Amino acid sequence: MAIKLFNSQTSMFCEKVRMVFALKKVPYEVIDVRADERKSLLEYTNQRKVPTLNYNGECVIDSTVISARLEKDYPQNSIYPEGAANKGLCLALEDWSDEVLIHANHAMRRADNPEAKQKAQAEWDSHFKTLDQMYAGKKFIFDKLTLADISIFSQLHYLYTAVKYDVPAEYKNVHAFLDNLRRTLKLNSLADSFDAPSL
Ligand SMILES: N[C@@H](CCC(=O)N[C@@H](CS)C(=O)NCC(=O)O)C(=O)O
Repeated sequence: MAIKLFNSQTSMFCEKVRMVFALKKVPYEVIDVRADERKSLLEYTNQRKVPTLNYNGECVIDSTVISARLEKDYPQNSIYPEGAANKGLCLALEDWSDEVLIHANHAMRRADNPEAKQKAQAEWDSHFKTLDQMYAGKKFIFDKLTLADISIFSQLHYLYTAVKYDVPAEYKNVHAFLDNLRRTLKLNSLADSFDAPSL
């Protein structure tokens, strides 16, 4: 039985999971939830969120849970850094990205007046400052590409593709990180959504 990913091409959490599949070179089939307005997803899982896997007959929901499960069953090309302390830090950064950066993305996307836009920009500025320090002199947060970088990239990618808000030029380390990820993921341009089967 194949692994099936209920996928939306524009979802940042789906993109994150597609990167994990590709890094580990695990084959999977894609079910585009937009094709039937999530009817088959709802029938299978009784909920609307993607990414969701039909994992050889077992239902697995949530990008963090899916990533951890793929790591357990396909340990090659680990998505975590070496050592317990670094792994803990990596998981904390994954969570920060998934829960905090997503909030800034939603705020920016929903900002429909100058005041809301200014507030959303201030929120992102504070995160850009943090990210710019995190990536100072570094290609990746740890000594290789990990789930922390993947989660952060998927949120930034959504910001400038779907929300259409460019990372200000002053955040040079964030730009260097994005350029590096574009090359690592073999994206032709930063506007491309990642969907390669392997890395
Ligand atoms: N924490 C979840 C978040 C998943 C999520 O929010 N998915 C969005 C797409 S980006 C979704 O499917 N929303 C549809 C809905 O809630 O109805 C994860 O990491 O997978």
